[in-house]
Amino acid sequence: MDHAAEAHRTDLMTITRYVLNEQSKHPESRGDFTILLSHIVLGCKFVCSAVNKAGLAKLIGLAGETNVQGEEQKKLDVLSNEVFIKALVSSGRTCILVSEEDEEATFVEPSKRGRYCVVFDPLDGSSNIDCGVSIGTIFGIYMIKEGGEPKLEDVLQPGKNMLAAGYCMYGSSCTLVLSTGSGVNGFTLDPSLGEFILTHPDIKIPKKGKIYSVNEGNAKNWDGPTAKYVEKCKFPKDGSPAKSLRYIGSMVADVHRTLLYGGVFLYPADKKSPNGKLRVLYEVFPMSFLMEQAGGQAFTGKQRALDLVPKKIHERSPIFLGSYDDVEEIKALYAAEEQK
Ligand code: FDP
Repeated sequence: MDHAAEAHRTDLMTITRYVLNEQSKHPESRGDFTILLSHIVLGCKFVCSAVNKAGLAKLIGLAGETNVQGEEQKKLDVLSNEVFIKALVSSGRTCILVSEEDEEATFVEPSKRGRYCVVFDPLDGSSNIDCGVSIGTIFGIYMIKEGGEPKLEDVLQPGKNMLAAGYCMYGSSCTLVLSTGSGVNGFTLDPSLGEFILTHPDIKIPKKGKIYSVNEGNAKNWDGPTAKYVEKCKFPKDGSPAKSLRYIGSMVADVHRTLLYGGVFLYPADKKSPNGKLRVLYEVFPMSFLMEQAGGQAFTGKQRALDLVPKKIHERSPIFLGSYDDVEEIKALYAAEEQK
């Protein structure tokens, strides 16, 4: 190994170092965001370890089941939720938390309150847990609006107001992808160090991709533009090669592949679910934020996804996100439908 490569290998950019570097660009910063992020990172490491042990420790199974030692076992998504709620509250930097697992938002008690609102899905893709397929945590961070007590409206802001968003994928490696609003960076957990190391600096999604990702089992209920787009992917009329279909059924894994390889991920509306399936606050917004920051686009079928203003914390929306040119084609099909 030459000197330059060796120097690189020993000069580790951990996620904390990266965020501290970013913080130093804002002299007014008091380090609150860095502290909040370190608590999110702790939650991700805990869930990663629990997911890795799931098969062995019999952590999977119904909530409330007992294991061979007679101990109460928690379902992984219930456990992950508890871990994140506790980590976020104890950071002292949060005021409102919205989790996929909890029907109501959590308002942090005044003595532990900070200025950040965190929306998250502690363990997304949970139907994949039992077969060992990649799953993940998704999060988005808002700042409370100025003045007064924290209110639900503080988290019912459009996605474009997010300060940061990211996900952690628990797969063949544990990868945390983060954007604080100036590009997207990916960090991989080095289990021997217990640290996330910058492995994917400044991720840019290819302008056009060769993959589409959708649950085609819903095709009979799709609207016209979605059906036309998928038909185009399979039978292009412009002489271009057909796209490949990849669908894991775990949003973090499907979006991660889309971000790195390009293409589109879609969960459209259909006759049975006119608002689609995915949740605006902690699935659609964070992933759309990352896509735009990586040079791609995210569209709901009606508008830019990040312009949506949610009315309820668990609201759903159709979503088409990925490579710029591919989403542009989908937008054109919806625009043509509107003209009819
Ligand atoms: P899951 O139901 O396993 O929790 O929103 C949850 C989600 O997974 C996403 O991670 C995934 O993209 C989608 O649902 C898969 O839905 P379908 O099974 O309907 O394709």
